[in-house]
Amino acid sequence: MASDIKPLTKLAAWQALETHYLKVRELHLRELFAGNPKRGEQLTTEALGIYFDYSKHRVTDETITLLLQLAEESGLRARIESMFRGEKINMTENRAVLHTALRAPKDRSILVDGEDVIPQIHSVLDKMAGFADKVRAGEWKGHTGKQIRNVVNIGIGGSDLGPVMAYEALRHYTHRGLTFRFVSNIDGTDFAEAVRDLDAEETLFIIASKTFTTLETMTNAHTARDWALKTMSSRAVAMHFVALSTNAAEVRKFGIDTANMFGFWDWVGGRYSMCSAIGLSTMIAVGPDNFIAMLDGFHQMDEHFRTAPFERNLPALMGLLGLWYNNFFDAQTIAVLPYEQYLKRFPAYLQQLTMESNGKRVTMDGTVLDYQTGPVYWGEPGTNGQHSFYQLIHQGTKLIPCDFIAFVKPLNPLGRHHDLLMANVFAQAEALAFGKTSQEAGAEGVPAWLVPHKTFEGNRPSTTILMDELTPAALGKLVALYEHSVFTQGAIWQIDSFDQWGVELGKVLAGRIVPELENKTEPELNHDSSTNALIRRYRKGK
Ligand code: G6Q
Repeated sequence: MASDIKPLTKLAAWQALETHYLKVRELHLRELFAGNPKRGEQLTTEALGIYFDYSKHRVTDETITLLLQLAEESGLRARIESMFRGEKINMTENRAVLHTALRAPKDRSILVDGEDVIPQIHSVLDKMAGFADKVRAGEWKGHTGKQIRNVVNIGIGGSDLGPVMAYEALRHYTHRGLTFRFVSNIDGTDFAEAVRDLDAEETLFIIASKTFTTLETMTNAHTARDWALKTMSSRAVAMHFVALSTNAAEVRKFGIDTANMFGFWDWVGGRYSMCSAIGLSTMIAVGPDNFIAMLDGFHQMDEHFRTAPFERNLPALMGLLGLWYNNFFDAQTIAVLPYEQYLKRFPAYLQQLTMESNGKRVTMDGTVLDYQTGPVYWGEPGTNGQHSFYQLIHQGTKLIPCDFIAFVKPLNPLGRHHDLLMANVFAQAEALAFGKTSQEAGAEGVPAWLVPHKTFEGNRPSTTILMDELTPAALGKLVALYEHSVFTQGAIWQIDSFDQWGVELGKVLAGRIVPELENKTEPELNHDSSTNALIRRYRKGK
């Protein structure tokens, strides 16, 4: 971070927001809408085909002015430039953060350590396209000459969540003659169920791992090789395994020819890697043209984030609104509610993007924070959520801002389905905002004793993100919208949104216990008494 920026809570805009909050916290959306009949049109903005309605937020014009001022005083603009220029803003890992370069056009030039990375990016994209076309056309044959019909992506975290989310999101555009599976968990069930109905001779494994050392992925990759070689000779590895990685030495060690490796770079963070070679399964599924269209969608949002004034900048506004509830209303979570079945894995994808990025407790310079950072993201596609957890959002004691995501045109028009779906999303946002007063409930003839139960306080804020149709480009725009809103918040919170030491810890923790579970002789256990007892019980029972 720029060291000339004051601590966040000392910024004038932050302090003004603290005072302002005390003034507006009781304001009800009912009053705000009644006070300005045009609010529903004025507090909206539109860019790149995304209609962004933030009128149902507990904000006044002054709130927005102060939030925008906070963005300016935090040095957000300079920090955005630092990211796009390839400066090493991932401070704790001393790395550039250049997922935006992955979707930059060929004629750009972006330097990392003096070297232009754009030609390398496009050379990998071209190699991916050549490979994807062959698999899609049935020209990439297995070891026994059979056509590849199944693609199994083995990866975890950033090497799984992006690919599986994008596959589901773009399923409408996928090659229906190919079967796609995604294996991530070290739980053997994940692999066993993924391959149980597959013919090894028709199956291609994509081993997706930036480091090529991750325990789960390497264990699953070895299991996949054993499974494939049960029916084929070891020479089959060449036709049935490809690697997506930055680590050529480990790829070679595993036995995959580096000709079948698709590379990327240390300046691509795992959770920001779906536009890199990690997207190979997506490209095979939807074809190179659709993949490139998706990248273009990402790029359009990148340009918008970089150039649009903050008051019309969708990721900046989204980040600031999230921060308003997180830091001033003390809201702990945000619900992401896509009214689009194809986005069913989008909340899970966002959980990693947002929580791994902004789940931090110290500033860049190591100072323990005295304010909240990343909220918990969660969600389910509408309307399913309405029949379960929405109750708590409507009438519980917690304030949960919601992101509603919907599309005007359905990809599968079926009778009245889409009108009914859209009626639900609009109705939910309306009901959350305005609720139902006890007078209204009483006027409906509700008996007095039941009125408190049938009263809805309202004033539950939400954003509605309305797009035309879920195309590959639309998906790119949507994902980049969230990426940059996470960036906006991380920059203001003065944290490193691009490291993940908590994840690294997880990668080593189990190492000590593994031999204690596997050793034939009773191990001497030196953990706490609970862990010791659990290990003993497991050893006895296994
Ligand atoms: C992402 C994280 C993490 C990572 C996985 C897989 O930002 O770093 O989720 O993607 O741990 O790592 P590999 O790709 O190295 O196997």
